[in-house]
Formats: sequence, structure tokens, C-alpha cells
Amino acid sequence: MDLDAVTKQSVLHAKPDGLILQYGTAGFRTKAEHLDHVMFRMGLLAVLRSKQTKSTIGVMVTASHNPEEDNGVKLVDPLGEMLAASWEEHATCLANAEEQHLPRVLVDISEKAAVDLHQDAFVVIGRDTRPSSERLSQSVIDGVTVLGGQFYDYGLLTTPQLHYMVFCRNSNGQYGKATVEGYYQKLSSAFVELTKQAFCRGDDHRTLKVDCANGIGALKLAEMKHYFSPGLSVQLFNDGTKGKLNHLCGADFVKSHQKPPQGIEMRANERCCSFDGDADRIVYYYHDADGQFHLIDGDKIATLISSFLKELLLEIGDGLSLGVVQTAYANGSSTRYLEEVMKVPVYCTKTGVKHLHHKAQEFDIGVYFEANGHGTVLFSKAAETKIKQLAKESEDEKRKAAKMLENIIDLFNQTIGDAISDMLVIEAILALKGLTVQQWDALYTDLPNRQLKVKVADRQVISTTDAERQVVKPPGLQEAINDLVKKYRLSRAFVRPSGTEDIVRVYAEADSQENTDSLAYEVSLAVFQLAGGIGERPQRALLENGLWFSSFKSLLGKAVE
Ligand code: 16G
Ligand code: MG
Repeated sequence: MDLDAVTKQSVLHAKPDGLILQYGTAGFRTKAEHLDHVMFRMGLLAVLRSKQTKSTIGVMVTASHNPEEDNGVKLVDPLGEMLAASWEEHATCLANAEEQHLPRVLVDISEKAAVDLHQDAFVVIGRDTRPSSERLSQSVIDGVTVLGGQFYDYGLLTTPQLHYMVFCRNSNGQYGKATVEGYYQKLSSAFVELTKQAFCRGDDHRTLKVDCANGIGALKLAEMKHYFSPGLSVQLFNDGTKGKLNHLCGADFVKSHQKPPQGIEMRANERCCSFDGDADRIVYYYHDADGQFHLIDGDKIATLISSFLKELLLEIGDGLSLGVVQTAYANGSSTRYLEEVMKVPVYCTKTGVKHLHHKAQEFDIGVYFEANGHGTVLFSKAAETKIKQLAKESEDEKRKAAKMLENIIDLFNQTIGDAISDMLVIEAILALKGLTVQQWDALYTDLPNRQLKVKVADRQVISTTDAERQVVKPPGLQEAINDLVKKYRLSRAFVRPSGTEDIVRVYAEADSQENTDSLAYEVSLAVFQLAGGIGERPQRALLENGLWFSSFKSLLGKAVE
């Protein structure tokens, strides 16, 4: 390591005095103007991680659904997964080191992580469409090169595309070709193969409206749509030609406001979906004939996908295990439906893709989705081998099912939730099953739910257990929540410190919207009182024509990323 060169270069990417940032649930994220030093240092760190793992590492410059002025960065590990937890700590130390301590921190990390400094390093870089992203990814490149790493800059990519590239490279192309073209071809040919049967039946005029959040998803979907167009025609809205990124549109807006994005024309019963700003989340929705809005979130996506997979697994009859992984935010109706009607085992993990992903790896086939629309399906090596073998050898119906599963394996981006890939899977299933969006929605009825946020002096005073469903500290808070929950039917509530914002999130559900809102309010008050609330006390809401008034409105929880 040429530490002198690092010191010299670092001056050009100087850290603002006193600025402390945390590698959060999905990397660093804040105002773009504060991130130059972080980008440079993540370039350095990616080189060390690449040397240590003897693999290609990815660096993605994006702040997902955050406002356009923000930016962020996350590292991608060799199998296309999110960065290992122990390295998140190194990332935080490196980002926060004062200029003069930078060389020492680099040496410390190398020693602690037993990095072989003689090893070559290779880093791939992708970025979203934010105005600041190009400059910031150049800072990543500066960090990579000063430590002698090689790099390939993919330029504009969705987050899941970068994850895909990393895995392709580290699997020597076995997972696919590490190019954008390779990604389009792999997914599209799986989609076309899979849907052949449905489209032969004459169901060949499927259209879907896609709100692209004015983000990178628009560029990539516009490039890709010709590859699968005879089967599915997508109409792009909020494609970035005029609107602002994530402003009044995108998956996060739709999920948290439970209303359609601006800039999309919806006719009754028409299927629509929204991506988030870096296209790793998707939600569906429609207006019914009475003009009522219906949201189909990650829970219902997981349900559709798992019921389709379960049917195919029964047909091949090979005893492969299927499990569904959710978080505490999953609507109680979805969990009940999966467990009681579909008889599928359901597991709950902490919030954040990496937790769900790791749990899903325990099954032959692991379906994971957060309610907010982040998710995918993982197939174990053994399951994949078995399915491939059955697709070749078995007879008729069994072979047909195995072939479908084979294409489904290729259609999913197994490195991370991917809005484009999930969209194609959903469209294929709806076409094959001949399901309308209303029939899909009618699988079960969501329990009314409400998310709120509460400001406290230090959100770390709250610690949780049982996949964030129970509070351990401060004393008395869980007991208070238990007592409040008892007052309502079909009710559930939990609180957790956010991993991305300086607030505590409150979630409640119950048998009616009114009861849900009362429960959410009462739990917020308990948090405010027992966990050091600051600012204005939560106020009971006034609900009129579906609108929230008073300061309660400002507490309305932003759906998590
Ligand atoms: C992140 C996570 C998302 C999670 C959200 C929770 C990834 C790629 N993203 O952005 O999965 O739902 O954080 O945010 O892991 P919160 O801690 O503020 O509720
Ligand atoms: Mg995202």
C-alpha cells in the first residue's frame, strides 16, 4: 500500500471536519455534497475487500428512493450479496477517520481482516441517474486506483444489475454474461420461454404501465423492452424526461401514501406498477371501477410467487423445501394466508434485505419479500441441479413443471431484489395462470395498518428482540404496548429504531382503520413517554375524508426502503 499516495490523494477528497456517518442498513446515505470523501474511501475499502476475498467487488453509487439531492454508496460482496456485517464496521471506521489517521486505519483494517496486500484487486462500479452520481463515482475510481486496484466502470446501472454483474464475474460467467446485454438476454429469454404456453393461447396483448420514479429503471427498461416485447408491452411513465427523481412518484411514494404516483394515467382495473429510484423495489396497484385505489405490496407479491412455485413443486413431487421469509412489517393477513391456507412455513427476520436473504438461503427454495417491495427467490445449488435433471429426464407433466422451474430460476435475479426481474416473474405468472390483477388482489384482504414515526433524543435507547417484534429496553415499554394491543381485535403493534433515519418507527394493525389509528397513536405516545421523546408530543389524529390533520400528519411513517 502506497500510503503517501493515499494521503496526497485524500487531500483532494477531504473529509468535512466533525462529520460522522454510519454504514447503515444499505450503505452510506446523506446529502450528496457531504459524500465526496466517503466515495473515495469506499474505493479504497473495495480494493481491500477485493484483495481479501480474491474476488471482484462492486460499488454502487445511489440513494435509492431518497430525494434527488441525496446520494449514497454501498459495496457488493463476491456472490452479489450485500457487504458482510464485519466489513460494515470497517466501512464506518474508514469513512469517519480524520485525515491524519487515514493511513493508520487502512493498515488496521488490513491487519484485522488479514488482507493479503500482494493480491490483485478488481472493482466494478455502477451509478444511478442523480446529477451528483457521475462526479461521486469518479471519486470511487480515484480511491480504487490510488491503491493499485483495477476497475471497470459500468456507468449507469440499476442497483440489482450491478449485483448481477459482480456475481457473473465471480462465477466465471456461469451465472450469466457480465454485460448489460447479457442481463437483458438472460432474463428476456427465460421470460419468453416461460410464457410461450400462455401466449399461444392467444393471450398475447398484455400491457403494463410502469412508473419508473424518474430514475435509472426508466433508462434500463426502455433499453430492455424490445427483448420481451411480443409477449408483454410496457408503457413507461415518469421516465425522467421531465419530472424530478422520486418526487411524488416511485414505489416508496406509492407504498407510504397508499395512492397512485403523479404522472401516470390509470384506467379502471388496469395493472400498474412502480419501481423505486434504483429499481430494486416494486409494488403493483390498480383503481377499481368505483375509483378506489388498491395497493398490491411485497407481501402479496410473495404470496403469488410462492403459490405458483408450490404448485410446480407438487407436480415434480421431489420433496424440495419451500420457505417464505418476511419481516415484522408483513401484513398479518399475508402471514395467516401463507401459513394456514397455503401451508407454507413462514419465517420473520429483522428489517433489511441482508437478513431476509440469509434466512432464505436455508431452504431449497427461499422466497423473501419485505412489504415495501424488496425481494426475490433463492434456489439452492441442490435444488437447481435436481430441477435441471428432471427437466431433461422425466416424463410429460413432470418435465413441463421442471422446465418452468428451470426458466423461473433464470428469470429471478438471485443476488438481490430486482424490480425488472420481479416484474417479469409476476407478469409471467399472471399470464400463465390467467389471473387478472383483481383476482390476484383478492387472494386475501390486508388488515388495516398504520406506520408512524416518533422523534426521540437517542433512538438507540430502544433495543429489540424476536426479529424486532419485542422491545427489551427501555423497561416498561413492551408491557405498555402489550396492554394497548389487548384493547383491539386482530391487533398487533411493534416499535423499532430506524436504521436509515433518526427516528423510531411505530407499526400497528387491527380489525378496522379507526382502531389501527388509535392503536398506532397510543403506542407512539408510549414511545414518546418511555423512550425520551423530543419535540411535539404525538397528537390524536383528526381523520376527515381520508386526510390526516394536525401535527399527527407529520408523524406519518415514511414506508421503509
Ligand atoms: C434499507 C433496506 C430495506 C429496509 C429499510 C429499512 C436494503 C437494500 N434496504 O434501506 O430493506 O426495509 O432500510 O429502513 O437492505 P428503516 O430502518 O429506516 O426502517
Ligand atoms: Mg432501492
